[in-house]
Amino acid sequence: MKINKEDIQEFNDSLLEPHQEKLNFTKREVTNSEAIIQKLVDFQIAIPSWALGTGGTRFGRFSGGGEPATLEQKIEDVGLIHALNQASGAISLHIPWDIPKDAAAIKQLATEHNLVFDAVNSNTFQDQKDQELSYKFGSLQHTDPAVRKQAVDHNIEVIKHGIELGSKSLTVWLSDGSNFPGQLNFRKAFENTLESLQQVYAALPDDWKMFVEYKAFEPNFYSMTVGDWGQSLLFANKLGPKAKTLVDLGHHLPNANIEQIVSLLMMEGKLAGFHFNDSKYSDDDLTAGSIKPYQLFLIFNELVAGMDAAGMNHAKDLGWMIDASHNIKDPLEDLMQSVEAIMLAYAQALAVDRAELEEARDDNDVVTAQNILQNAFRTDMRALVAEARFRAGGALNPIGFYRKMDVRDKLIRERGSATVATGL
Ligand code: RM4
Ligand code: MN
Ligand code: MN
Repeated sequence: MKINKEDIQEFNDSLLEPHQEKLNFTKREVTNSEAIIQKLVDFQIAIPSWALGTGGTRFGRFSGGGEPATLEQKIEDVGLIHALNQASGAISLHIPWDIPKDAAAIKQLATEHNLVFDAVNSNTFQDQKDQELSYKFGSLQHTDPAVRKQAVDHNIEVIKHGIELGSKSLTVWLSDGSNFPGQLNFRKAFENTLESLQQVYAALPDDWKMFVEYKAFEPNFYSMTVGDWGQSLLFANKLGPKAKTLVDLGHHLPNANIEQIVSLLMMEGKLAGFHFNDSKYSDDDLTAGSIKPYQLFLIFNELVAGMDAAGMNHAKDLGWMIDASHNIKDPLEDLMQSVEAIMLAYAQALAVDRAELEEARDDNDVVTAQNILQNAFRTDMRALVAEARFRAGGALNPIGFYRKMDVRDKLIRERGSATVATGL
């Protein structure tokens, strides 16, 4: 289904007056409001093709119905989100879950929805039906060179799909590692992985990047071969300038200082981008900003500082993506909530007076430094985020509109309640 522009307009008209009041109030409080709104209009967060259906846990899966069964329908869903928030103008594909059969037609469909293709993702953490060799004991790290070759070939295949669609990066997330002490020679596993990654790297077009994603645990529980940002950075440095470290918020040990990791990776010019989600315990893949919004703000505070220090384009120079799972919420509503939370954290970070903060730091004025950050975090930026959406042609209240138009019911009527989207 496609969203009617006139319907959005009519809906916005009914909300305009209270919105203007809130906006005027915020503008009085936040001196650089206009600059923030402009940055928010430009900022886009990619939606992964595997997050549009209902997620599950290893105990069960409760579908809400109307899930996209095909890649075309997934593109439609992201198009829907983007029409409402004007901030989700990209889709990220996972291969082989979503192999475009007719790349030109898929690209055309995406263009009709004002979408581009973000990073393509390889999958060597599962065995596919027709696959010759198993990844049970790893892929790029495997002791058997034939398995490594199969995994390398798969990654090169993924790059080819990406080229056809206009992607500019490959994300490699490996589940490689070991479950028990003694199982793996860490150094051999590292060297095998490096050698395999080098072969994939050699197949990257000049204007592409390779995102090396790390994860501390799961599905292997004793060791992960790309287990933390140190290991990822080792690989990225050895591979070359096109390889960078990708931070997925849920992939750390409890209480890791992610904002510090981000700050140093940016200092080294080695931050690739982000997979946003939130968690209470481990890789919970919950809605961004739903559990630790202050942490999300602190991360954006470092991102903005680091990007500005390096003269980077906030919207284009790093990869921004949501990587979440939706077990009990409507995936589309959940994704809209994540985008909103990310935008709010970004807006708050843009409001931090960096000169004042540096002065307080130089003076070791801890109280002022803390206050500067907390004042920004406690500023209500919802009107600025809504205004950015409004100016770009989106809905003042995307979830409100989605519910008013009964979008999910319409999708269920269109697609049925038994469709199952590929993904985890
Ligand atoms: C992993 C990781 C990857 C994603 C898969 C589906 O935990 O976050 O980014 O590709 O899940
Ligand atoms: Mn991820
Ligand atoms: Mn994950």
